[in-house]
Amino acid sequence: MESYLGLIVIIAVAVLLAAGGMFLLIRQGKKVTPPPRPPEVRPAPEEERAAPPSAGVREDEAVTTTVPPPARPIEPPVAPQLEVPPPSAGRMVRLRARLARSQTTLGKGLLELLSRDRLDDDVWDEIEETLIGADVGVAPTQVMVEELRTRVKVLGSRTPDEVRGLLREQLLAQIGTDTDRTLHVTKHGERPAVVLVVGVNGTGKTTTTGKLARSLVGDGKHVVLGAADTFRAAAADQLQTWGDRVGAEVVRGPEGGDPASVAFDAVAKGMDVKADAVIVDTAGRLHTKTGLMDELGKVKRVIEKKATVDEVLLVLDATTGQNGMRQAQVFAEVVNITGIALTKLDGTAKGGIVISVQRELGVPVKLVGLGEGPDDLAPFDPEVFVDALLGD
Ligand SMILES: Nc1nc2c(ncn2[C@@H]2O[C@H](COP(=O)(O)OP(=O)(O)OP(=O)(O)O)[C@@H](O)[C@H]2O)c(=O)[nH]1
Ligand SMILES: [Mg+2]
Repeated sequence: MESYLGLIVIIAVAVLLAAGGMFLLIRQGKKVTPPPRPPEVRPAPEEERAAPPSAGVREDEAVTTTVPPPARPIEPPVAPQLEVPPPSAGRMVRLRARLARSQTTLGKGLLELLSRDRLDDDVWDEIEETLIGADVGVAPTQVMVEELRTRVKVLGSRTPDEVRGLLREQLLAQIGTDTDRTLHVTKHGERPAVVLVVGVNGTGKTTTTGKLARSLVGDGKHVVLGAADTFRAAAADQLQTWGDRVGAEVVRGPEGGDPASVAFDAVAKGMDVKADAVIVDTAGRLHTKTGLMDELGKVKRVIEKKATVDEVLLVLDATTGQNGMRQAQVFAEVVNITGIALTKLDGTAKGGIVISVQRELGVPVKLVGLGEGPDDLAPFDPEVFVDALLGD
């Protein structure tokens, strides 16, 4: 009987112990149940960790970025927005402040000298030096000094307004106010106008081609561009970027291909799409390299099998001074230049080059580059130019 009782007690104790253990296990089990996992913090791969945090991201932000942002709906790809360039009219007025360097030397310098009470030979020498220093050229300088001397004698004492008027008149006489500076970019019936852009390396041909295309688009014209600089793929890419921004189609050829054939294809394309104007950019070439100059002649002749070349624009860097003049003469012999695009006038104190280049070549300055911005190309306006030099 006692052994039965002992057995019952042992069984009861064992049951109690088992129940207690279960209870504890259940409680512990609750404790170890993992909480809902936070979004995974994946250790960065070795190279990512080694890399410095990307610019503009603070380290504390980098930690919080482990929570993924809410998914955004995927938007359909949007066609690049075409730019709407301003028209060509009034551009030179807008850009006249860019002539500040020439204004200081040529404009203010001459106004000050001519306003002196006594104009002796030394002062006239200084006036002459100022004109030559501003690249006006020797012959035009002599004409101007002679004219100014005569007019000053007649005037006697001079008011500042009279001095200004005198100088304005002389500068305008040298630049020419009745010269035809029309850029020939109007189509002939169904046929587009053709503009060929030429010049030595780095003068700004491609930039000027791109800016001109923008300006014509701003005037409501349909433009096709020809990338006849086939020396470097980058040249065609550069032009393509200009064209893409305003929706002007760019005709290009294989790198190292025949530039004349690209020019021909561009004109053919312009005719197909009934464009208003086709502008052909060419590779920079030294006027001393006969082979390259012959190649340029061929580009023009090949275009002429298909259409008239209405405008051959020589792009001249205004900062190159008299050296640019020699280049210009050789180009004029090979392709019969019809207009000058004078670039980088914003970076020079030698604005007098406008006078010398026209005189040396007998070709008008039609366009001026006044900065690196896409709309910093203006039709040349002599009166705005002179007024900018003399200060309004
Ligand atoms: N400040 C200033 N820079 C200009 C002007 N026109 C062109 N440039 C700059 O001149 C540099 C050369 O321009 P490009 O158009 O590439 O010259 P390019 O004649 O086509 O050169 P190549 O094809 O290599 O012969 C660029 O940095 C232009 O931004 C201008 O009117 N003012
Ligand atoms: Mg170029």
